[in-house]
Amino acid sequence: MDGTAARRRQARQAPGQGHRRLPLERHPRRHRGEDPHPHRAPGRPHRYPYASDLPITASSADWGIVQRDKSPAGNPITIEGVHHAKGLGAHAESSALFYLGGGCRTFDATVGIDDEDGPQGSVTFEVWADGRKVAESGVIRGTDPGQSFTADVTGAGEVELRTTDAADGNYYDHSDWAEARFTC
Ligand SMILES: [Ca+2]
Repeated sequence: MDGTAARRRQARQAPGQGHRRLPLERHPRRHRGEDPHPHRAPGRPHRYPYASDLPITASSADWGIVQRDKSPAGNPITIEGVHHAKGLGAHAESSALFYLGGGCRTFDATVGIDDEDGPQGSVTFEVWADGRKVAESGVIRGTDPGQSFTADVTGAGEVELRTTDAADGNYYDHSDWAEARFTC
């Protein structure tokens, strides 16, 4: 068991303040190789596509699924009282992989923990391009407003959006990639 797995196990077994509204699942749902919206034909995106409008090549979340244009629990994306119509929501630790075919340059988003968790939670946001980390947010907490996030993904064939539990367990870690979009 590596360190991350140990932390997850510890978080799930921690007594006391459980996640009453949104209990963690013992068996994270995995969607490797699946696109929950198969009607969207894969291909190189054009201009300024929102991530939530693109096919997701593979995804995972430690509770629920990677949501399109919704919070991890299926609510409107909201960070410190600010609503966002577009974006991705996922309970850390999470991953969403996109095929870009080398045709995009930048990724932008406003990142934060959704208000459905109240002031709690702590996560980090990372962007990986062809297996190499190209941007990370540092620790963002439930009391933080949305943070501007930019990554250089010039020429990347695949880009992965990851969120981590910030190394303190993933209770309340409902991470939002609000307004997430690529410039292609
Ligand atoms: Ca955390």
